[in-house]
Amino acid sequence: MNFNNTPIDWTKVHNLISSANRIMLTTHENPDGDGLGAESGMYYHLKEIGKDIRIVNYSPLPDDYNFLNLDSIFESYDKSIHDSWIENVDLVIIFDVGNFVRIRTIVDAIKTYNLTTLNIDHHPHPEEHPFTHNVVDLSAAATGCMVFDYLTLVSEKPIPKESYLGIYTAVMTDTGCFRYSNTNQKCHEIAIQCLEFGVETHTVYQKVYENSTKSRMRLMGDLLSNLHYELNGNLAWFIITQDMMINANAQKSDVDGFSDLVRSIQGVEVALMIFESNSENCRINFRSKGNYVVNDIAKSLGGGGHAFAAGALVSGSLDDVKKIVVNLSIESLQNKINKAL
Ligand SMILES: [Mn+2]
Repeated sequence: MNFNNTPIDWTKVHNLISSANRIMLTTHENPDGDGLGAESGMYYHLKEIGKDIRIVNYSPLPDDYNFLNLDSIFESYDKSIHDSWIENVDLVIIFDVGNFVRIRTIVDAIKTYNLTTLNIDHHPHPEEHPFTHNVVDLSAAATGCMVFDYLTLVSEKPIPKESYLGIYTAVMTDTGCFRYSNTNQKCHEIAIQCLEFGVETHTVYQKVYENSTKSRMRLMGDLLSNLHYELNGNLAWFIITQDMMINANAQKSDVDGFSDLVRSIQGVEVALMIFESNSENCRINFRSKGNYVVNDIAKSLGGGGHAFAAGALVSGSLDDVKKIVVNLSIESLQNKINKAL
């Protein structure tokens, strides 16, 4: 089955899921609220209909999302623990992955045991995708919206409250709390239904957005005092070095959302983060206000993503990557600004 941004026949997805007994759910490394929320949204439904189900992710659960884990449903992949179960999995459902390799070593398990895969995602995928089945909806604000569609269409019983909590978390986080350009009427309709079925939306908000570590705040102060502006302030970029991370005693997850923060500055159309992962790689992150696409720049750097939120992993020292990426971004944005004039 391949619905690569073509109208999705959820009945076919339902038939596939119905015919599987042992199902593993997974999402990308360093998982976000969308991947995790989509997983837990689907988990409670599949649990209820009696499937042998587990959520196995490459990365451990970030602390911010402990509120989704009251039943300890999230497991972090450990070959010695999981392979005896994984070996007999009938179906692996992969959420929000963007690129198959982002489930890291779980790819190896899938290949070793020759498992059937179902990709459910709102990121673009090529026609030549590596999945057995591919279900992509680029118009979905979050993968959680697709889980909502699925459960709404196929569920014979009321959708479990825990599923609503996952779906709400997915939609809230991927829309930046209903603020980003991908926010549409449907996101709010889903939110209304989640409220109706008992999700305490203000609690979810607090758990996710009012839970910053002191390290994160220290790091934020550091980067905000060292912002660079280009093209009359249309482009703002910043660097996070390993030294800055160590000085602030920060973890990777403390960096989430900084590009969105910088994009919020008056006049800034595109925010660019260059994160020094180690001496050989930098993670690049673009956020656009919505007037200029940025995933073409990310693509030319070997990455990808949505039109207005994209990224790449670029190899090279920080100094080298900085030069290449900043120049490329200036050039690309300048062209787009000229065209728009
Ligand atoms: Mn997503």
